[in-house]
Amino acid sequence: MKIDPQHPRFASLKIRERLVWGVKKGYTSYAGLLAHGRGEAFDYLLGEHTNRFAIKAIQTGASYLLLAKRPIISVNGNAVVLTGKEFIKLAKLLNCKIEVNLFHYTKKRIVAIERYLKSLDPHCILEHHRNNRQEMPGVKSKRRIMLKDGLVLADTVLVPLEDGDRCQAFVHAGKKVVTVDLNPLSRTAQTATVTIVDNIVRALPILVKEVSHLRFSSRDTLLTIVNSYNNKEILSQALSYINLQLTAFASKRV
Ligand code: PTJ
Repeated sequence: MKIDPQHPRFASLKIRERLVWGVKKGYTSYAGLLAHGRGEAFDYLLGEHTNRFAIKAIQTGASYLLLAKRPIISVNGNAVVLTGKEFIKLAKLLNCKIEVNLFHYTKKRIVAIERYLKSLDPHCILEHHRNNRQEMPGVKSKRRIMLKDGLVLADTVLVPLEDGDRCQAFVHAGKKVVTVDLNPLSRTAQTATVTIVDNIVRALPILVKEVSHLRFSSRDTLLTIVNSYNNKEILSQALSYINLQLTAFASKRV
């Protein structure tokens, strides 16, 4: 569908069209459209801009990824369609791999997404093979299927738009989890090490910039950033912001 750039919801409609394109190409699941709808509702309440609490989380997430010995980026059918190019830039800056991991798992979608990512860059993808998989205990969904030389060994994972089970299992296994989630109340948001409460389409380009800026910083500087961070406090700030927005709307009787 051609969207009129003058439309007041142009940016949001463009994202929807991109996801519909993802479904047609076999990358995004139908359920991914619904998941995006939930995100959109929170984005509306967050003012559809990157807030200060998200910037702080992005800076901390970048520091964790730079401090990591084995960082990895885990992508699903929504994330890859919305910010595929940013993941490639990030993987290059961090010298790490991208692994496809799906909730609505089908082999066909894994292969299609890997092929899409390889068309953007042939070197950044860790591909699924019969012999390199391992199942993660404590995860009931098909998200438990991971790659031995990828998510299994990683010490720090960037997992945007994640589901709660696997996030909990990662944290339980001692991994640092950096996520992007518009819903500050989701289980993932609540259990991750760092939760970037922002739309992935805005947050990822800023994360790329932050990593490229901080990668010249000393280990001590990065450690100071992560040690001064409190994820619970960041989530409280996000909820307070939503609360303020709603109070302002209510007082205007909109
Ligand atoms: O491709 P698959 O099969 O792995 O499926 C991917 C989805 C996202 C459908 C799957 O992981 C899923 O069902 O996720 P959930 O449990 O609905 O969680 C998705 C979270 O991402 C929700 O808390 C949404 O609010 C949030 N979200 C949705 N769109 C965005 C978002 N957060 C940031 N940016 C978005 N654009």
